[in-house]
Amino acid sequence: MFSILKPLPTDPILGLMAAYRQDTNPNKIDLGVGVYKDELGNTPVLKAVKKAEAFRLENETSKSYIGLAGDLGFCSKIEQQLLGEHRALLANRVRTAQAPGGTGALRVAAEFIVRCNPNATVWVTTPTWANHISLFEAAGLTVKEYPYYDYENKGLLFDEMVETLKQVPKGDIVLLHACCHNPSGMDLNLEQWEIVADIAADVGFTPLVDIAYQGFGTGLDDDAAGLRLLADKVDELIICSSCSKNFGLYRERIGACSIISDTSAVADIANSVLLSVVRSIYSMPPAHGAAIVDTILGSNELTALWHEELAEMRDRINGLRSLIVDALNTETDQDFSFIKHQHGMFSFLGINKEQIERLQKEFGIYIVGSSRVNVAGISKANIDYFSKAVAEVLK
Ligand code: PLP
Ligand code: TYF
Repeated sequence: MFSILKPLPTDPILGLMAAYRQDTNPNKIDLGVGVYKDELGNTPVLKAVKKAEAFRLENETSKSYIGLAGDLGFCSKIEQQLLGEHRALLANRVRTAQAPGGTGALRVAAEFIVRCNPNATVWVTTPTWANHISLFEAAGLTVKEYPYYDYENKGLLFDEMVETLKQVPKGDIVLLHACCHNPSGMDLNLEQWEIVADIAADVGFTPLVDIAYQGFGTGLDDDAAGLRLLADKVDELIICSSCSKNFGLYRERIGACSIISDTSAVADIANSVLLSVVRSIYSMPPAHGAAIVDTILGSNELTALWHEELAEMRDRINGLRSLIVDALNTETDQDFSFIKHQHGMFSFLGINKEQIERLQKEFGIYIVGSSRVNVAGISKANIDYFSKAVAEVLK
């Protein structure tokens, strides 16, 4: 039976990670996979996480199953982190299921959407994180794209985006990146969020907000401001969040799928469907990542420490953006200032396939085939080598 199978290509980003590991070039730089790195190129466990784990080791009393929704303490703290004091929370209209990573949350959301409307189309930004497309299609949904990144002017195609969103049928889903757009780094400003929210309310599509980088852009609250604005204007909303980046818990696979409904009674029904979806995929989520987040957010001391560590990551990324612009603008005759106006770990360099290949082959610099770079992979030690290499392939 298995002999009929045909081999499939690996995820290009994860493939790049493997190729980088095998490269013996001593100057090699990994700007591929979206993982935060410190000045030494490491992705260390956060101190707040270590402390929470030590606490858990001492205080965990059982390995019995947690429920379908996972750790309820985690779920309510994540709702607050996403929505603040939003009236949807005060009105008890939000339900959350802990999920295995933001990816798990997205897959749960996809199956939830199928239960609501199996004929729904999910509209995603051009371009978007490649997994968005494969994940929704795997759940049997149709995926279409709406204009987003302006490759030519390194900004947003906002007018074109608005025109397309106005045509989206009621009952469809529009996926929005809350902050730190993957792969372009281009985010909507609050005025633009407001316009999108008005269209959503007017047209009647359901927004799905993917928030995988809360705290990596401008700050925890600022990065959720667009999402909260949307929740002000629409009655129904799906949120898929991830603790992979902001808590550095990548391999623990911890995220959440939150559903905001029109009323508390509908929220209960939506919750029963959400939990049924969870049961049909993995029954119950793993406990460890949620327990760490719950412990950190339940302690003033650990929360303060985590805020410090998150700010350090964010400040480093934003500092690197300036450093990269200065270096590239000095070494090349192109203007890379746009990198300073983008957020999170990613930006497109805007170079072509051949130049990307040369960076990898001749210089051991690994960037994604779309020319997406992970800014966090740059350091004071390699910025010179990087900018000179980019200048060389641009000649
Ligand atoms: N959504 C976006 C836009 C991402 O870039 C990622 C990846 O890191 C995720 C969701 C999911 O992340 P994870 O499954 O590692 O929590
Ligand atoms: O875009 C990225 O690099 C991150 C990490 O299959 C990632 O979102 C990449 C590919 C993948 C899972 C996570």
